[in-house]
Amino acid sequence: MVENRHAGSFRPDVLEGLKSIPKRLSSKYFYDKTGDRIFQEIMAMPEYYLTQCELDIFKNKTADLASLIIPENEAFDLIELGAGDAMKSTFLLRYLVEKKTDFTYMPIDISGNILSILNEKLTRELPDLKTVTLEGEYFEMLQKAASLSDRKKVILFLGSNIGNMNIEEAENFLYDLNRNLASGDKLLIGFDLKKNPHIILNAYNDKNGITAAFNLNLLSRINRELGANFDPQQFQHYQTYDPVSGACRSFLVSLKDQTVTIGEDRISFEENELIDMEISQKFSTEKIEELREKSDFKRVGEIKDSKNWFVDTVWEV
Ligand code: AVJ
Repeated sequence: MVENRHAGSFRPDVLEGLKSIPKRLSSKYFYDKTGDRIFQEIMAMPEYYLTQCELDIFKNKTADLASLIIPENEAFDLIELGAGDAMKSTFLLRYLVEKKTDFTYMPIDISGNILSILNEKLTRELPDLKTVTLEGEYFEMLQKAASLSDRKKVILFLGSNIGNMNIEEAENFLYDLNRNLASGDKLLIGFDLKKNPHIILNAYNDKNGITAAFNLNLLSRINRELGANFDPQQFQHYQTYDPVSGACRSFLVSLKDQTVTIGEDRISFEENELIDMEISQKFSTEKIEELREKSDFKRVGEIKDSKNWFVDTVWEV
């Protein structure tokens, strides 16, 4: 079963961002068909340690993870925010199916393309799993999920997806999430931890230019879907990491003075002008605790990978 709802906010969001000072685009729009494919390439890069770390947790500590999140003797909905191809959660799903746990898996994603790939994979690999895919924005789809059942909810928010929000947005998001859940519901959330800054920068600044292509693809998507005429060759990817704040940021730099048309609108760039593209925030344990307290969750437990580079934390409402 595939639920589909298109927000239609792509065009206004792009125009508002490019008319702001400094210019910005939202990384949530990276994930069209090509973007989904490039992100899968990123996850397979040796530099992009995040996937391997969280996979270590889901593969090798599955039972511990399950015991932290599964309500006792009660059917529940397992809702994954930004599920993508569910590479990591599939290990948990398989474990739960084998234990004959009574639950429905509800993956939410903004990309309908990746959800159909996921649905096909789950039907093939886990035929006994009950799945309801939800295409759209997190909160709209959470409300949709709530309207479909009143069972206890376990939310998965993996991969340090929370890092795509700045700290203030993350605080608001987690607070709103808490308000949208009921007492006893749980959240399993992945945070990428601060570590040697070279390792972090390398993960987002790969020599083969895959991350650069991931950023530039959004310009091509705007061309195709909004009738624009960006020349991606005239923009260059630039990545920064600030080990003090933990903010890892990507930008596109305009390589010359240029004007781009987007339908009726004209956007001018000066040479070296930036478009702020993405933040991938890195966290300290203190910051994670602060986020939990501010958003009113109770602490249940946490599991780290064997290198202590990544943590999956479990909170309860
Ligand atoms: C999917 C948001 C977790 O920020 O690490 C990877 C996306 N961007 N390389 C991240 C991403 C550039 C990724 N998340």
